[in-house]
Amino acid sequence: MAEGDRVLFEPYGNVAVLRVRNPPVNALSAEVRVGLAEGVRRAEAEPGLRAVVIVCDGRTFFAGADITEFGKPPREPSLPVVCDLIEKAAKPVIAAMHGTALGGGLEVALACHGRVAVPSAKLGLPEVNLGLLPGAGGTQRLPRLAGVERALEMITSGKPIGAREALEAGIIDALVEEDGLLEGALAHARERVGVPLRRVRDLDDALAAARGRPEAFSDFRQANGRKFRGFRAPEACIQAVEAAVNLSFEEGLAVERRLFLELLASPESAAQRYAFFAERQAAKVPDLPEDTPTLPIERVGVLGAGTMGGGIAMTFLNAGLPVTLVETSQAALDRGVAAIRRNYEESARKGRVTAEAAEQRMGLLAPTLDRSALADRDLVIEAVFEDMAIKLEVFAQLDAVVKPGAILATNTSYLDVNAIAAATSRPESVIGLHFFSPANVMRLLEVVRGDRTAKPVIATAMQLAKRIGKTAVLVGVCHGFVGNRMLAARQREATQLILEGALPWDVDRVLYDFGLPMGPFAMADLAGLDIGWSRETSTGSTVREVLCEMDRRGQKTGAGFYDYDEARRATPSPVVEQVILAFSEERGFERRAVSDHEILQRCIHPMINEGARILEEGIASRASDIDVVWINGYGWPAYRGGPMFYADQIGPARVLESLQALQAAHGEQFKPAPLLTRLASEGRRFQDL
Ligand code: 3H9
Repeated sequence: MAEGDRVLFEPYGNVAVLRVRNPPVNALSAEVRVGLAEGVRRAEAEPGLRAVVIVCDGRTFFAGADITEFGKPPREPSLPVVCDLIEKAAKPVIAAMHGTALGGGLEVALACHGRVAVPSAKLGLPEVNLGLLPGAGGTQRLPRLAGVERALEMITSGKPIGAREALEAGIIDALVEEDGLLEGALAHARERVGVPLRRVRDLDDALAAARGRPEAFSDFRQANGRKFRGFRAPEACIQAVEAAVNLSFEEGLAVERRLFLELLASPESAAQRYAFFAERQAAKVPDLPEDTPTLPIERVGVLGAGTMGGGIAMTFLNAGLPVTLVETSQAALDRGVAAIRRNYEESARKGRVTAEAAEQRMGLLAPTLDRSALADRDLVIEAVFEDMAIKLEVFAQLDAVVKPGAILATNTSYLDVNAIAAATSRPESVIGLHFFSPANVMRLLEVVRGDRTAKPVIATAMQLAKRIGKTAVLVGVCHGFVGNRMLAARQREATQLILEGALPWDVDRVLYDFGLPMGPFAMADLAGLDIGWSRETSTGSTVREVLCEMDRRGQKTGAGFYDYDEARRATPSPVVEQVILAFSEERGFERRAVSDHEILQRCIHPMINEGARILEEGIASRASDIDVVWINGYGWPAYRGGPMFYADQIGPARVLESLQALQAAHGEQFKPAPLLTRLASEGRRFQDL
């Protein structure tokens, strides 16, 4: 497509239609901005034309500024300039929205004199997710239209709202027929001809109301402190909206611009923009051609109605897929179904789904004790106890029952998918689908490819992930795959550190301050210290075992590494401290002061090292895939871009140095991976691989 073709100029009677064609998402690239500016100027100049409509071809209205342009030399005209030109035009300009009008896209619409949308359209300012703020007037215009509260909510959460809600909030002027967007917009434009132009910059009612409530901003900061922790952009978003309230429109725009440029240059935004592309990259599998056929998945079976099985079932029910849920005992089945029902009732109570939708989802669930009910399923996922012997038996049975060609998936988090596949007569149909707990909430799905898994089966799993709202990363077979294997490296060091001199709360605090949702010991307490532990076989050979023997089995027993009150608030336990001191002494450790710096290095650098090995072995295809796993499955802070991105930020050479020092002091577990050594010597980064 020639550059000039990005924006077509089409007169419809006395209305100029600017039709944008910049697939896939009509990002506002330089060519589009030029086309818009020229189109508006031309419409202004032609006397027969009385109004302008901006509409986009393809699946969506502008999905925002072109993110790939960030960090490159700026090209004129900038988006704020285009928005200014539109708003100052003497003829009415109407935005006609469908799909997702996001970021700079919505900002263009806010600069227009009228806005219409089809009911299915979604509108939002997601810049905050990229570590940015709306930089083309969004922070100044949205509060003028929709009020400060809503603007703060939309801008700092980045969550889009539906067109109906946007209409109620005053963000758009009218809804138009789903298949009559252009006609509706033309009619709206013609109504505006000869009527004084409504420029959002001139509105002041909502701002005047906010001037009477200056505490609204501090309240908002306080209410969201935890959510915004560590991120730079939300505070800048709030300051920009504050400027809208307290300054003139032009002064407010200047504040917005300054803050936008500061954020654009920040390491947080660099990391979050990297994460955005990393996630999209993960969906592309190097050796899987785009035309790989996929299998139709319409009916799903889940074996095991425990926490994992129930969560997995809900994930599919939420996507409208019928699920047959199989258990071995009526009691377990009843418990599982009741838990799913409770979960939906809770969601309905909180207004996350309508009661009707919740009922509909329950209606798609078929609980049964009869495994033969799985015979006609297109996909069966096993979520039974994590024990190889049991898995092998289950897969042999599934192989006998489920129709040929159906996909048989295991939700194992550690075990050898090849061995599981070998228990069937169709290893090509066997794959790992490692969901994270709670499966209906966590976005990550590790798709584990066995040696013999067929390509259409892999392609189907990757496509299905998107359909059920998961972020999939394809990984190979090894103990713990990508996420848990790296977690084990961290866990090993955390356990060691408390023997050498740190206490659990020291380690947890350092990792929490780094940006993780919680440290390893708080996490262990949450999950239960007794996973895989039994009193009969316990030998008291780890602190964890000792705590279990004392019936300190985590939050559920009110005590684990921490003591818990009725509200499950944690406090460091003096008892545990004594246990650790005694344990250390018994093992011959001379306890010493361990610095926060050491804790961080010892927990994070071995993870990076393990990540490098994972890459060497081809278990993950790219460093960014590893980062997607950590951000979406383990709460790694997006503003640090994932462990491998973090390694690139500090530099592979420095990570190598620290591992070598740790190796000299503590042993071979810190031996640097050859890949890391190579990158360091070549002055390259994981991203360059
Ligand atoms: C902004 O607007 C700043 C302004 O306030 C101020 C400026 C001064 N740019 O996600 P998909 C690519 S910041 C460039 O798989 P979906 C994407 O990489 C922006 N490329 O599709 C992918 O490429 P590929 C604020 C973009 O249907 C392809 O399009 N806006 C952009 O699942 C398909 O994407 C946002 O943050 C972009 N803006 O979801 C919205 N967006 O095929 C970001 C997408 O090569 N975008 N691409 O991998 C989205 O949220 C989703 O893409 C969207 C579609 C919901 C639109």
